[in-house]
Amino acid sequence: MPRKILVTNALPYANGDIHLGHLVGYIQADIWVRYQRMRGNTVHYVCADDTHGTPIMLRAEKEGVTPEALIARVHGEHLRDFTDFGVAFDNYHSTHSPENRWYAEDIYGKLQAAKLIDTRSIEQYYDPVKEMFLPDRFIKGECPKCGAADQYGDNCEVCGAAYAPTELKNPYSAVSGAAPVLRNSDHYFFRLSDESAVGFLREWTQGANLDGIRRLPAEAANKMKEWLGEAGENKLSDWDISRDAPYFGFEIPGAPGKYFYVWLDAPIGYFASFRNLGERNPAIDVAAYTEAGPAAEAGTEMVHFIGKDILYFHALFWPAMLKFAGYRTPTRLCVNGFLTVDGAKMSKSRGTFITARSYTEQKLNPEWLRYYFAAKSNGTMEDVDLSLDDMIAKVNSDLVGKFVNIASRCAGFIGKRFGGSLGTSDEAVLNEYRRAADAGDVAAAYESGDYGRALREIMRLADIANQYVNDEKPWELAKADGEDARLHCVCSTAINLFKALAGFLKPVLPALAAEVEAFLQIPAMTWDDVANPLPAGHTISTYKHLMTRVERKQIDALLEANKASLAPTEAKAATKAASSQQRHGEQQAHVAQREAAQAAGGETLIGIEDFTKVDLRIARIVNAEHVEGADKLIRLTLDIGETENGAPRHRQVFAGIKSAYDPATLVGRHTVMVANLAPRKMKFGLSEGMVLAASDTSGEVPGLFILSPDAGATAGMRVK
Ligand code: B3M
Ligand code: ZN
Repeated sequence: MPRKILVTNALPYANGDIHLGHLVGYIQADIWVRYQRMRGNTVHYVCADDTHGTPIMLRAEKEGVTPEALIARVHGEHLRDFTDFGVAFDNYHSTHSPENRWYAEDIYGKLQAAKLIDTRSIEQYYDPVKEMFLPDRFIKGECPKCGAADQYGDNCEVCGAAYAPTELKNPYSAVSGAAPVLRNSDHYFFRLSDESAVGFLREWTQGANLDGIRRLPAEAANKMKEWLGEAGENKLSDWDISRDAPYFGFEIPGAPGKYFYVWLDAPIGYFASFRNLGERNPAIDVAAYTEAGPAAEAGTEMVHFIGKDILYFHALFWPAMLKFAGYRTPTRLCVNGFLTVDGAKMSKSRGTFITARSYTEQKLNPEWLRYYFAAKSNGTMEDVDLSLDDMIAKVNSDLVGKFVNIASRCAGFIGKRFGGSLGTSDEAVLNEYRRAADAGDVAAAYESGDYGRALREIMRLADIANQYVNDEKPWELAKADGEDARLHCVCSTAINLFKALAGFLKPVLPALAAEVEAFLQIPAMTWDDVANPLPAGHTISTYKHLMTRVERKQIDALLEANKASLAPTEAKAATKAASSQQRHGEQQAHVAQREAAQAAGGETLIGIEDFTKVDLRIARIVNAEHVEGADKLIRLTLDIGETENGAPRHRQVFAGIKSAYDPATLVGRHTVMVANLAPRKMKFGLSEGMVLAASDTSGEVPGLFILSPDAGATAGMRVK
């Protein structure tokens, strides 16, 4: 019986670009979905943007647009990025949708009826200027433990201490800068500490689904044991599911001015996206996947792919919500770790905070990344390291050197010497592939998410094929007399081995597999026919090269494109953004500014949001000197208050002001520079910004005049 599976990926927050850290989990899920479909199973694969909460509300305000406009734009960008990487959802919806409101109200109403919703007054920091309650991450101040300045309301980045926002010394609002005041407000709580909820979660988190597969990976189940405590001990607190206006989200029925907390309606977005798909596709029986009860739960599965940072929400809150609202609970959670690049956290200044967009813009092949991520996935929650040199080596040696090479060495002979028609194959070699397919090692590895093991087995088979070609030497047979039949057989065999490998690799490399199918003139391969050879007489089309090698210079260009020249405050924000995949919803306020918005052709007016994209800073000219061989340039060394590892970090800027200034007169002056201009490689070195100078563009008044601030301005001050 084919399985029926609803598969979801975590919903990306509609407040930032998709980056390679996100893609780990999306690519893992997409591979699983494609594998299941090749097996003949029915899979509905849905996702959506997670659109509610304070960060989105404030961000929209800052950009001068409505939250609706902001999330509509981001939705388009996210969907485009996923599509570019072959992550093919059946539906990419939004949590700001009628379906989601319906489910959120329905689930909330049922929890209320089950007497699991409580109201309590809580005291919280309030921004008297902005007139809103402040989420923890929007309150800053001095760390109560070590005294470090500018720490967030939940933990200290310097000493690692965790605390309540009320413990911060000299707190201030990150929104308005005002000192927050404590205020009371009524909040709604989901009573997770209730015995029924705790009892259910104890059982659910440790249990298995109907196929005997753990619902949670073992490591995650152990974590839950810790979080839930021993029987009798109750560590869970009730969950605050409401937020006060102003808030971008759904107002709670019967509670004017109170909104569902973004994390309440975010996972409900899985159902909303699925129902929206069902509405357009009546053949899908949505209820069969969402209903509780033995019949539904035996007939369908619901599998969530998530990152380990949001385990808490998916292993506790979400199943409890579903259970007590009378819906089915997840069959299985597939949990991935974080992404590191070359062994370190992604970093804007090193250029390793790589956006999906920049990757495709630099014309890198998305399937290189899919292959590499798959090779590094083992079905556990371990972090995945993207080692750039290793990726180059692996893609070039496995995909180009081993896989594509088989076809490129043999296909030409089939075309030129045999009119594109295949002959009979060597059964002995093919049998090896049939045995591998029957043994099911590759299949089992795909099923369990251990794609690294699947690829190792596939590459072992590729080695066998290459060995065969090396031994049989078709290029020599082609020159020898009377070896036509042998040449035909060897090349046909090799093409059949190549076909099988393409089939095995298809979940990971769907675009490449589609090209292979076109080249071989065969219908879309399914798992059952992977190792079945094409019969003698089958015609293939002309071979075109299928994949190029990755070059280190392409990777360097990618890093360069992602290198932000950061002023001190942005540098901090970027560190936040880098770790934001480890944080949830409301903590993502600090995702760095996005790339320039679409410039409207011919428009001369800009909005304030365009202007604020230019980071103008007061710079102190530390040094100025002539540049050998350049007749217009002066090399400036500028201080804009940046530091690196505690030491001052200076910028080098080449300025075309030689005609107007003697370098010696510049040293020590203050001027204004554009600090976030993408660095530019010049013949003489890297130019990391631009200083501003006035000139008469008509040429009537000669000269160049660099700007000077009034006395008192110091290096690093923002100009706006
Ligand atoms: N939006 C992930 C995050 O922004 C969060 C996932 C929701 S899954 C229901 O950190
Ligand atoms: Zn501290």
